[in-house]
Amino acid sequence: MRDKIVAGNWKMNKNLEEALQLVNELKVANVDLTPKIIVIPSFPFINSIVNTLENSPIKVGAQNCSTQDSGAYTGEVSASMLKSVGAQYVVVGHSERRSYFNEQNEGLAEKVNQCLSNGLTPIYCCGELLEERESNNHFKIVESQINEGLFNLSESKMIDTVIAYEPVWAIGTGVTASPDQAQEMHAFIRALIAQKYNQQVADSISILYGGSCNPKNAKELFSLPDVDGGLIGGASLKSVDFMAIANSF
Ligand code: 3PY
Repeated sequence: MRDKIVAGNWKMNKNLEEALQLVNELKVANVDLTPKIIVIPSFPFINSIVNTLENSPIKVGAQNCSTQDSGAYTGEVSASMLKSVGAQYVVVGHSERRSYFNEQNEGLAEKVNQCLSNGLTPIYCCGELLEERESNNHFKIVESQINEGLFNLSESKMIDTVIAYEPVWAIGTGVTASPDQAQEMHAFIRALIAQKYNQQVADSISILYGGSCNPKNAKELFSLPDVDGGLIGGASLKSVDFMAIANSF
């Protein structure tokens, strides 16, 4: 059985005090839940949050990492640094990074490699733009994102990844993919993995849905056979909403 996961991508929100308040609320609320719960704050807060969550099953991730391990790369943060402060997951290739920072599949493959070489689990994001869906190119786009970003991995590394399908037209817009659209794309991604590796690998990888997932729609999305949880944006910033989503399995 693959992991059920609910991961909260806080994006560039909250100061230290607010971040700690949120994790303290989650820590108290987190009892006997089915999914793995991950909080993904901004870099400066990771270590304090890891310390605050000591003895809690809640895990901590980062929103990005460098393609490089160390050296003269001003402003960059490496996977090994993230590992050293207690992060366990890294979001790689979120659509905001692809669009605002021009991140391409090739560089994202390097980030995935950096994560895996440092014992971190990459949460590799893929998803099409609205015009790509409207022109019926959505499968082709997602296929090339998966192919170029992940399929250089050996089988033993591939099984240590998590994938998030986030249709760009559903991110921060309040529009959610319909259950049929989500299931169709998740099943497509799983079939690509089975084709490239084998069915066992495909069945072991958690594929999360992202894009305006909230307490109202989470139950229906998470009941789909190929949706293993969610990468949650805005709704992860309030403990009540995030826990309601985490309780939606
Ligand atoms: C969203 O739901 O807005 C996200 O971008 C989650 O990563």
